[in-house]
Amino acid sequence: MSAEHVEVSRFLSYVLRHRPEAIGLELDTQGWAEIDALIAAAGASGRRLEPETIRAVVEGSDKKRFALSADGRRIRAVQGHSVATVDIHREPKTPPKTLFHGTATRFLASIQAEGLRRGRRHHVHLSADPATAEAVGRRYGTPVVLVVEAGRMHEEGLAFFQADNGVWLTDAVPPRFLRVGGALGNELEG
Ligand code: HQG
Repeated sequence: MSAEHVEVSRFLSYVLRHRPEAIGLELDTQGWAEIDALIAAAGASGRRLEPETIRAVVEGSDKKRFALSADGRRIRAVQGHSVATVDIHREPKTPPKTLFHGTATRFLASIQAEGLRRGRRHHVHLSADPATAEAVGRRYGTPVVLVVEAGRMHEEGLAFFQADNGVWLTDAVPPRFLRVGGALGNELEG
């Protein structure tokens, strides 16, 4: 993606996940915004957006962060929301035995004490593979990958959901289902 498209992607993440009111935009409960309304609201806030740019960003998004409605007239972020009025309906889904969560080493002590918390977002986000989790963790500092015993959580009745881009979601991960993976894990545990 070009630098301009990365910037538009960040803007879309911001308004479609966190602060639609920052540009006077409304999302429905499933997170959808009319593309025409998005373009108008962005324009009124001094940001010119072309429909083609929006479509190129949706298609070019490395993590498939956004989806268009079947009729192509609406757009939403597929996960990552903090907007209180959005509550995307997803069917619970059986997770793989292990999932992964990437975080930064500076958060480890707190996570080992309290487990994973969703913070402002609607869910804790988990990755299907450790490499993706590591990249997620690197956003905040020296990355560390936590192995999540998703299968055991599920057996104990904790619900999992999967966003349209493959990211796994759950409400919280208590510490007993977590261990530090990889080389750092051996170091800490050994
Ligand atoms: C940490 C990106 C201390 C948690 C990614 C994380 C993802 C705790 C940070 C999506 C904690 C929250 C979400 C506790 C959790 N004590 N720290 N008890 N529990 N944390 O950004 O999972 O590029 O809200 O480890 O790919 O990093 O935006 O969550 O470091 O899918 O599309 O608190 O965002 O996608 O950070 O990332 P975030 P996340 P996009």
